[in-house]
Amino acid sequence: MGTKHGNHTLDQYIDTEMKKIITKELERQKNQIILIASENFTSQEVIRTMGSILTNKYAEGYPGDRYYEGCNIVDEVEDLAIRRCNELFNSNYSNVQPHSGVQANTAVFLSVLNCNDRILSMNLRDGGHLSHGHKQNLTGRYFDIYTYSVDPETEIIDYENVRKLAKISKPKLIIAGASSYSRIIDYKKFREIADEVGAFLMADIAHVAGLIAGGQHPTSIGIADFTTATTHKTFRGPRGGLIIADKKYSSLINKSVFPGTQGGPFMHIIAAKAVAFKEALQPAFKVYAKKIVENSKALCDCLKYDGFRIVSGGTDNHLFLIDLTNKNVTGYEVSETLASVGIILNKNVIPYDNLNPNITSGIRIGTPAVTTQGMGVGEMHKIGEYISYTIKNRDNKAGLNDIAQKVKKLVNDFPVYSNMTIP
Ligand code: DSN
Repeated sequence: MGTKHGNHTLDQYIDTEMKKIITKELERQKNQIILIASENFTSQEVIRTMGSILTNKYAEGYPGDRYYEGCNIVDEVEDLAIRRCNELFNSNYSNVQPHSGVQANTAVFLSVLNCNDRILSMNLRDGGHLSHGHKQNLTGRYFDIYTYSVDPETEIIDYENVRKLAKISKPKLIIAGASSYSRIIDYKKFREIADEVGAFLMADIAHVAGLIAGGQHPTSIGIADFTTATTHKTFRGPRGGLIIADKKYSSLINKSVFPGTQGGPFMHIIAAKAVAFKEALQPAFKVYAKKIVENSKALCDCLKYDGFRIVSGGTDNHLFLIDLTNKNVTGYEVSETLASVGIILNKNVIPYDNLNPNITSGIRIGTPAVTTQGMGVGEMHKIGEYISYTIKNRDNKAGLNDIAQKVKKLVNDFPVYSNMTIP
């Protein structure tokens, strides 16, 4: 590196317009409290690898069986990524080519489903994901979707109800996985249900992949037929996806990823995934995963103590949802106000929400990014105070200015990318 094309500092960045934009975004990331449950700060090693010359290589196919010449070195990259992925998740087959979690899901659907086959998945409103059956998503358009909800009282998955729905709907595929569910998902119970009705089971661990790798959430590997994940949320790697299954499904899944749903794999991203797998194999990653959950519980308890209603009463993982209904304010208004003081999170529908996804009755709060910054329980208490004050005093301009100063001071005490002008 250090050549004209290999330099990674903004000082040598030639496109001044883009340099300006990236610099602004870097400053934003450094100066705001990021509580979006699906975001994180990936390592500089991962960022450097993503920015490497591996992006230049086309490599349709798989190691040792490519459609282009000159792939012998990128074969090493993919082999290394697969080996590390299998070591980390204790699996005997993985496909590291999916460009995203949705692409990983789509490849699994193509592997085992035909048009109009039935899927049983979690209702989006209760924590499920768009790619599990939303009517405008490919899944909702090409498959027959049945959904399960959380229990209206406990707001936790009611496995007996899932069983009942599975028996009624007889799905070909059951999906266990969520994007806004704060409790442990019991993959073994889902397995039992899938077996009772002869369905395939897919676990979408996009959100909890890092917690599973770090031993903070039960694994789905060896239980679900297919596990799909993203590599950039709690997992803290590059933006991307992967699929893990038993090796008896290897040829089916490989064909469904390429040529089924993707063309050339992104070799620079696969390399960065390999770097992230190595990072996650270090003992420090287990400590990190534990701290994410500790921080999530601490922040959740703090807001609960301050009078906010927490969906399901608490959290077991990296995120939780606040129901704002009794505060007479919407998720839309609260997320905008919090953003104005530098606290970044997202509005989110809550179980049985009457408001639409653009307005919502709730907000979702997650701790992967602030934990990467090195914040701990003490800082969660401060953030809880800032959130609470901001929501309760949203018309008090002077008060909000004061919070904005405190937010800036707190994040500046935990700098990220401190010696980085550009990754
Ligand atoms: N956008 C992701 C999330 O925020 O949960 C899911 O794809």
